[in-house]
Amino acid sequence: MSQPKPILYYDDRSPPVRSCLMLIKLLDIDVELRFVDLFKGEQFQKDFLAINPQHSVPTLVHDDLVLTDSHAILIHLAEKFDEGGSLWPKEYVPRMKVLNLLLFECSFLFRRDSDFMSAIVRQGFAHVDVAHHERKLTEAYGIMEGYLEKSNYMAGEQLTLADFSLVTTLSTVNLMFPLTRFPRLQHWFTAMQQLDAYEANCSGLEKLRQTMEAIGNFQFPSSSSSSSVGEVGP
Ligand SMILES: N[C@@H](CCC(=O)N[C@@H](CS)C(=O)NCC(=O)O)C(=O)O
Repeated sequence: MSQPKPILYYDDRSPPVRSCLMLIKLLDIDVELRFVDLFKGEQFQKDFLAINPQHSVPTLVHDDLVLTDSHAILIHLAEKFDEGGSLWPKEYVPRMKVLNLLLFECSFLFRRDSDFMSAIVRQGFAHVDVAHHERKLTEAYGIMEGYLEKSNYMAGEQLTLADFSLVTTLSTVNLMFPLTRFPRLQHWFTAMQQLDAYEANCSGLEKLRQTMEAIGNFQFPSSSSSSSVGEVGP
């Protein structure tokens, strides 16, 4: 029996949304996309709050499931549409490594990125302690560099959900803070940018850049995601 199409509520300026969009593109999943404009506060509309009281995107509705976190959405989509694939490994230890990195993205990298972006929105760039956020975010760069000392991809020798989750947030942080002191991370980022699926990150990232610059009254030092392609190598 054919299953109903998943519905993804999204605003592609959001890094967690863009991870889901990359996976959807990679696996060529037929998804209905419904835009929720975060910068107009549409996440607080009654109809959306009834679906996701956390008022956040991405939100996925599929069959009886309502998933309100990108990491859960990535796992669900891989379980359903990448059976037998290695994005979400079947074996216990590799799967736990992927889960660990998904949680690192959620609780560490994304949180710090979100703190920085929220500070710009709330205070305007001129009033943000950029050096503080740079310390926090380059610490995250250093941790990822450490993972890449052990393997070519974030959670092992294969491309997994962890790479999709991390790259969209990393590309967002990289609008501001360069990767120059982190050669392995630069190399991995360049490899990720060369995947066809990476295209699904580009327009949302560019839209975020423009939105942030308009709201925060400043310009990021790097112009867009594409600026990093090919400029680095270990
Ligand atoms: N851990 C969540 C974070 C989701 C999240 O914070 N989304 C932000 C956009 S990046 C959002 O929807 N914010 C609107 C709000 O909280 O009102 C995930 O990975 O999906």
